[in-house]
Amino acid sequence: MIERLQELGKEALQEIKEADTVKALDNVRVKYLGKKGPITEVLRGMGKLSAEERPKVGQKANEIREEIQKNIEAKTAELEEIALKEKLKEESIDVTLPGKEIKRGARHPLTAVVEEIEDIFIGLGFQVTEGPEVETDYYNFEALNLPPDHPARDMQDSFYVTNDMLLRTQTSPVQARTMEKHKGQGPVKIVCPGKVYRRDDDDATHSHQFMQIEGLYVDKNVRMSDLKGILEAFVKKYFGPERSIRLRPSFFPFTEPSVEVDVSCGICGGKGCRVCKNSGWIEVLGAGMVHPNVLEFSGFDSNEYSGFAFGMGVERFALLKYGIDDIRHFYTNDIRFLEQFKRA
Ligand code: 2NL
Repeated sequence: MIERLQELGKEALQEIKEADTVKALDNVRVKYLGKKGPITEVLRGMGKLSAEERPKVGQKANEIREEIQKNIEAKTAELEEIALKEKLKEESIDVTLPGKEIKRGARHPLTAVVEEIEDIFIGLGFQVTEGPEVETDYYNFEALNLPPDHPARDMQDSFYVTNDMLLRTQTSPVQARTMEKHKGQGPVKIVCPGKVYRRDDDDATHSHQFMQIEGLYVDKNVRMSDLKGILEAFVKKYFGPERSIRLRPSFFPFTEPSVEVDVSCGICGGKGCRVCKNSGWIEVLGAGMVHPNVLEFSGFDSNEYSGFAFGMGVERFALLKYGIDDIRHFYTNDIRFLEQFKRA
């Protein structure tokens, strides 16, 4: 019987060796170790053996069974590893292959210029404030010293929503609203960027919708020299330290005195060229000391407080910096134009 067991053991090990799939191995296991297998059969016949032989055969049977079991387990592990390796090989990815290009967008050039100007003024102690684009006649005109029949309203003919409401013609109403919120207490030091609207015929230099940034500083003892210093610092930061400014007297209903601000020409350095129409200067801003009426309308005592204000067109600042020849490029969404402003 021991011989028979040893033979069975040999046969089983041979079959395990030849098995090349997990399924085949399982068949070997069922065949030799299953309930109807030959080893179980041998054990079942042990009743006929002598008391002396019985433990020896039992021990041998267990040994053989364990050996078969162990070999099956080892071979299973081996086959599984081979299968895994093959699977990994099939699924392997070449990480050195170039990837698909992802099309990247970019900020609109006007957004980039607004953010750049905001950053300069934040550095000079100003806060950025925004407000509604549909305004009341009061905040857009009256609070800024433009009463109903003032002739200066004609220059800012606009789009009315109702008799009393319109698309704002400037961002100053945001400043009037902010002053009002301060209830006569300074300082107010803000810049207000945003879209504004005027009835206009569109061409290379005009648009019925454009962007503006206005600034306002109201406090005790604010002087014209403060205005000049702030604007000079701003212009040098935006256009370059070699540029200078000059102020010329002008008129705005909401400031007194009022000035136009020119920056020295960056093309000819002030000698005169086509860009500056031979003057050496380029007009970039309007500004002035806040009119006492405007301070009073918004709740400030004009004997106690003074302030300066300024306004600039964002498109003009973008045109000058990037040498763009037509304002309409900003609004037509031509990707060939916009792509030139992509940055790393
Ligand atoms: C220009 C001129 C300017 C202002 C805007 C302003 C606002 C308040 C009070 C006083 Cl709340 N003034 N704004 C002052 C002077 C000029 O803009 O040429 N803009 C494009």
